[in-house]
Amino acid sequence: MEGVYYKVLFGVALFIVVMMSEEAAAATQHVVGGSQGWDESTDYKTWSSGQTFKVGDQLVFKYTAGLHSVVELGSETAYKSCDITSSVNSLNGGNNVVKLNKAGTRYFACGTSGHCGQGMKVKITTVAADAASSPSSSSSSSTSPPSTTSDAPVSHLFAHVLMVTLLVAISMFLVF
Ligand SMILES: [Cu+2]
Repeated sequence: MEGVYYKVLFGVALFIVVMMSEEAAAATQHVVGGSQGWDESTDYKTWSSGQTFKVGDQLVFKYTAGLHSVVELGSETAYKSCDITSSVNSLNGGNNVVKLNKAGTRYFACGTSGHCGQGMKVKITTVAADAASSPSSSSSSSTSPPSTTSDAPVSHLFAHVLMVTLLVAISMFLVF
């Protein structure tokens, strides 16, 4: 009789492990500016247009500590005018991870005097995790070719559902 508990426990544990690994695989880390990182010479408009930011993804700002910083701005107006004083969050240290925990637009700039004006700012628009990665039809200049990024959202979701279904079935089988 006691064996049943272990089976249940095993089933649940297996389920949790797979769910967690799936979660980890689905979340993407976006190193802001790519290999160039966070500096004045990178064109962040071009960089961000080639990325799809989904809820759960993370931004990673890599830069020389002391030289730059990361300031999150509260509005499009502040972003456009490089108004650092209206910051909602400020980070430094050279390696900052920012989690994109909900859909919407966020604005980041460098806090070092003059850098934002030189183009060291980026606007990040996050979409729902399950949203199709195709750019919205209304947006202009979506010249991005079918990118060769590894994630295929639809098949990934399908695999996820299949996996969960299979695990539930196995758990049931083990229990009864
Ligand atoms: Cu800077």
